[in-house]
Amino acid sequence: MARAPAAVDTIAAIATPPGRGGVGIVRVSGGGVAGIAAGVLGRVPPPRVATFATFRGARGEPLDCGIALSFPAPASFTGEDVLELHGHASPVGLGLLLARCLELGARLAQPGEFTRRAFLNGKLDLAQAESVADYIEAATATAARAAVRSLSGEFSREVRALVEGVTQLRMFTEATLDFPDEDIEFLRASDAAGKLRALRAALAALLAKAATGVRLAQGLAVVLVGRPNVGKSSLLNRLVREDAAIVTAIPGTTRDTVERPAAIGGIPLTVIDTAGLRDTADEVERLGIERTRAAIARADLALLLVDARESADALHPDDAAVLASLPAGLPRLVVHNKADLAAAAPRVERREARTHVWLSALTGAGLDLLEREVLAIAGVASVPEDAFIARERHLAALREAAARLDEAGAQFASPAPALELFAESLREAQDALSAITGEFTADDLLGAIFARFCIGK
Ligand SMILES: Nc1nc2c(ncn2[C@@H]2O[C@H](COP(=O)(O)OP(=O)(O)OP(=O)(O)O)[C@@H](O)[C@H]2O)c(=O)[nH]1
Ligand SMILES: [Mg+2]
Repeated sequence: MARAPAAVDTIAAIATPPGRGGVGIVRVSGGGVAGIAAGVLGRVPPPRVATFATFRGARGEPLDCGIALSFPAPASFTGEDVLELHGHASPVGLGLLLARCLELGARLAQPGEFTRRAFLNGKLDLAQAESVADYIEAATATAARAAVRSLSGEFSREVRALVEGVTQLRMFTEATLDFPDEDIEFLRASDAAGKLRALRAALAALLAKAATGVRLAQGLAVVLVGRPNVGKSSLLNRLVREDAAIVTAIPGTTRDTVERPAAIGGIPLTVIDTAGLRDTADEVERLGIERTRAAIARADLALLLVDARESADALHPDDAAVLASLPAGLPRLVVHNKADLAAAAPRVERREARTHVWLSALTGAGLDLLEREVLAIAGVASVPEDAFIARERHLAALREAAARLDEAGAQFASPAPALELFAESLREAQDALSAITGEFTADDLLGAIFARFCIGK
């Protein structure tokens, strides 16, 4: 495993979130922990025993009292000597305690630096380290559970199993290359093609799971658009299950965008209600419509709301104009709202290569149909029990590996296979997969990953 040498300097940070509360923790890691323990506590506490102590400043004055915990290397989160000082969560008090540690030789930790050290010291692989941040950021219980599964190594295990399979096939091919007389026939006889197919299928399954994992981590930004008064704010309130936006019968009620978190089947959503789109001389409404355009630009999915009374056979020209004005690549659903007034049954129809949902934001009828279609567009039919969390970076690596395996397959299937190229594609697939767990990862990528953590993690 290619890993950088362990850092030896000592880092410190407040590990608990800012604010006042019962317990606040300063965490210290590195070669200077014993000296810092001696300076603050007068001694190094016995390993892994909660030890009540007074935390002292440079002149011996008490700063706080609480629990001190010592984790000697390598049995610690970072793999280095670690000291945790559990004091009271007073922002000023914790600041003084941290300053004391810095005075005794530690330096302030960078964002994610504890977890980075855990990775560099082999305590976690890269996918696990990333899932620490994803757990902290999780927006739904399902996402949190998925992050814990990644943290415990379930995703990494599946990736490693694939790496193992690809490596074996590559080794076998390369060994065959050393005996030119046998080469391709020998590989054929050993069912290399079948093994490759099995690996490719396993990779496809992992890709699908990882895509769900990315959705769990990132969620989906859903923007509600349409002409004034079609019921956008009413639908927002339904989706987020609170009265977040003002609803009135007056067209042009919503001026500003209103953004709220929601969830469908454990997938986090950000639902954005917007000002109705129309030509207007009203300055405030006009600015609101500009914000609508900005919200559309950052959405993953647009729900175009129309009035079901006006859209029985075809869209009203004004609705068609709004639809045509959406960015080309933006997935969309047409929602025929006020189905209750149109005496239309809640239903889903595919019309002109688009999905149409009839519902009533007022009564809630048909909302379940909409939720199902939203999940389908997110590429998630349902979140499986054994879901894990994942990132775009992982998806890109899995897709790269899939392309290289396809290349290998094409080579093998050609009339005159070049086994060197077959082996080379396998090696590239193996490298792409290894980047997920960090066996093969550039330093600048590591920097980018850990910089997104908060300080103290
Ligand atoms: N009967 C019925 N009335 C609805 C339904 N949805 C919304 N309404 C009513 O339609 C009116 C407009 O609803 P809003 O949710 O404010 O519409 P909007 O699209 O946000 O309007 P603007 O903010 O002005 O663009 C209100 O009187 C709602 O009670 C529905 O499904 N059925
Ligand atoms: Mg509104």
